[in-house]
Amino acid sequence: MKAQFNWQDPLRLDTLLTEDEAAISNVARDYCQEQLYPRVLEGYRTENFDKNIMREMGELGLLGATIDGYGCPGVSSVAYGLVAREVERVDSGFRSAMSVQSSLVMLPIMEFGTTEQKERFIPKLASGELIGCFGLTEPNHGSDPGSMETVAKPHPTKKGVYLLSGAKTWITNSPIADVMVVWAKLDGEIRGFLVERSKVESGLETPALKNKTGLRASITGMIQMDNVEVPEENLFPEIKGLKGPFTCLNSARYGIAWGTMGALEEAINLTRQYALDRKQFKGQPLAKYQLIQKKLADALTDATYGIMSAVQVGRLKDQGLVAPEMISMIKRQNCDTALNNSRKLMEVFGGNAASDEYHIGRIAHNLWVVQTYEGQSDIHALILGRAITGENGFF
Ligand code: TGC
Ligand code: FAD
Repeated sequence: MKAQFNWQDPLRLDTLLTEDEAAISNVARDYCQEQLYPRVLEGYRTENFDKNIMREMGELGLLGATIDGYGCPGVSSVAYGLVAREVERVDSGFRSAMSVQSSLVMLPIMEFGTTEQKERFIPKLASGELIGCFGLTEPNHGSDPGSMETVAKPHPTKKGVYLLSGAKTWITNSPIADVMVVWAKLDGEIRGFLVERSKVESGLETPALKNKTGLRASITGMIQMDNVEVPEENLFPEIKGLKGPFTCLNSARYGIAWGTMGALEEAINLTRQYALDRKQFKGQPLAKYQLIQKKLADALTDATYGIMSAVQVGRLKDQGLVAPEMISMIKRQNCDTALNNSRKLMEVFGGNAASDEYHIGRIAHNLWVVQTYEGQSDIHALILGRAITGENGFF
């Protein structure tokens, strides 16, 4: 039989997935389309993140899904990516909440935590009973976290207690977080601390950053610490230096490479339908015009290439063959193509793109944020440039 082209799966992603991966993707898609999509406009308009979303994701096993044990299913990296794609098909902010919990909170506890820390935190983070956040960025140090000013020092009188002081900013989930992974310098070396809101008596504030221009369905804030007491049992015992936070970022950036493709696919889907429905010049649908078709062809090609490269990196990741530069490559490329194409697709909606009910403007504004966090695209270009030339472009 002659093979057919399907614009919804142009290079047959379906043939690259295991049965389990396809099933997980379907479960995630059903939940996202039926439960999340109806809530997105309200969340975006009010800048309110419904905490129940985390519990719902927990019930479906979507949080920390690659972890094996401690209440997590231990799925493949491709399955994790497929879930990120489905969640971000609805909104980048919802994917943000999920990936911070999974890659930036549960993963470091799993990789660097003591057995006691894993038992205490991971099951409750997996169910969504606890919400986590990841504090690396500071007001004066974003792309250059190695220069962070947040410090930890031993308590002068209480043995086995540290005092944390400093400020983290632009932190996803911080205003609602129960557990904060905070990176701070102890004796000049970067270390990771688990700050538990319920156990802190004084010195901790997590104000929300309001009136954002993108990612409004996600809640973002600061972590302000003034001699916050943290017990030694909440310190990651071994990991020192930037390798700690960057190990988590490798996983989160990989998820973003998938998620952005979900957002772009949704932009294509919405634009295609709009172009078929909207008629201009003698009753012709916009979809009939070549300039419109080219925008769709460019976007679909980029989304398809982006997904193929993410599958390959996911497979390498599970074989232990992934290098951080590979993740920089797909994070940068997929963010850039998603952002650029969604901005082009916005044009197809004419003035209607200015209405949030058409969704396309929200998608593009979100993607600008996603291209900025977890290493702005130019930072990933420099990571790649350093690997290509051997010359360090960060100075
Ligand atoms: P550099 O000299 O390159 O490295 C210092 C040490 O870190 C190690 N390392 C890595 N380890 C594992 N994975 C990686 N990807 C790693 N990259 C670096 C490296 O081996 C070295 O270890 P050692 O043992 O030799 O000391 O450090 P640098 O200061 O020159 O780094 C430069 C640069 C630009 C690469 C880095 O600082 C960078 O990536 N900046 C971007 C910052 C960033 O991504 N921030 C993200 C904040 S979290 C966030 O945005 C969450 S948003 C969440 C959401 O809502 O979804
Ligand atoms: P800067 O570092 O000031 O960079 C500004 C510009 O200069 C960028 O375009 C950058 O590419 C460029 N630049 C910087 N250095 C160089 C150089 N050497 N060469 C060439 N160009 C350079 N952080 C967290 O820790 N946890 C979170 O959960 C989190 N969530 C976020 C959520 C949102 C909504 C946003 C907006 C941000 C979030 N961030 C988070 C912070 C994010 O990671 C940073 O904004 C990002 O790393 C960039 O840092 P910056 O904003 O300080 O920009």
